[in-house]
Amino acid sequence: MDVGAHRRAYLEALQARDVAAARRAVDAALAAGVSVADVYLEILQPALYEIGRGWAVGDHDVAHEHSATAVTQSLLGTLGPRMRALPTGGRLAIVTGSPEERHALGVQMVADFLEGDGWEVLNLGASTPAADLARLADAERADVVALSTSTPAGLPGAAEAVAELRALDPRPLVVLGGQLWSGEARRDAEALGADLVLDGPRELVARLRERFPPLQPGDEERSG
Ligand code: B12
Repeated sequence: MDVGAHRRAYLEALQARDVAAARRAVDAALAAGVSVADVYLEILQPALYEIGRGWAVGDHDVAHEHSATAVTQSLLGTLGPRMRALPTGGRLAIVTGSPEERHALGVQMVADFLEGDGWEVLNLGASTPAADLARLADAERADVVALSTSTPAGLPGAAEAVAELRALDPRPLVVLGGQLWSGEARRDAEALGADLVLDGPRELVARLRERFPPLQPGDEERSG
């Protein structure tokens, strides 16, 4: 199956600001057997990266970017429920953009992948202040806090959030991800004291399965 053809159809629809064609491109991919996870990672994400590239070089203006983002966000709203699995055994993750971080679609994708693997998820969307995030993680006894950061300007906020979360007792596993860390900032991420710095939601799900194995039928509910 050629996911590339569906990706191109989706991107062309975004570039033409043709919302109906964008939805049709996703429907066609699903009808051809592309999984929802692959629609996220192989169609929607690369199309947005390309829109971002076009924006950076002046091919698209902000209104065009906003329309592509809004279409994609609405598609996530319909696709997300198809990923969901029943929560298995009280594993709670909080997913959010780091303080001052306005990019929210990656947050949503990460949240949906975790729900797809049986995690209970509190998705706080973009930009949660560090103190409020830590208070919530403490009150909910979250097992994991996954923080998303896209741009270098987000580094101080991410650092503040990691520091607040690390001060909790008991403290959640703190995972950093997002485009900021794919560059030179990767070194900073480790210095901040995060437990994990990961590239994508598939890797996140796999690593969390090692640390928090889903309960098997007959296992007792976790109490914590
Ligand atoms: C849409 C968009 C916006 C929208 C966001 C709206 C919204 N509701 O989300 C708005 C207009 C708000 C915006 C603002 C800005 N943006 Co912007 N934006 C984008 C764009 C086009 C798409 C973002 C997106 O949704 N990508 C798709 C998602 C699914 O990808 P993702 O975030 O990478 O997430 C995936 C992985 O990274 C990973 N992941 C993400 N988080 C986490 C967390 C964990 C724990 C794990 C494990 C994995 C993980 O999993 C996700 C799924 O695979 C990107 C282009 C791009 N390359 O992404 C630019 C881009 C990110 N923006 C950019 C810039 C410069 C800005 C602004 C600074 C512009 C400005 N001058 O104001 C501001 C910053 C605002 C802020 N304080 O955050 C640059 C960043 C470049 C850089 N290195 O600094 C980009 C790359 C565009 C470009 N080519 O120049 N933006």
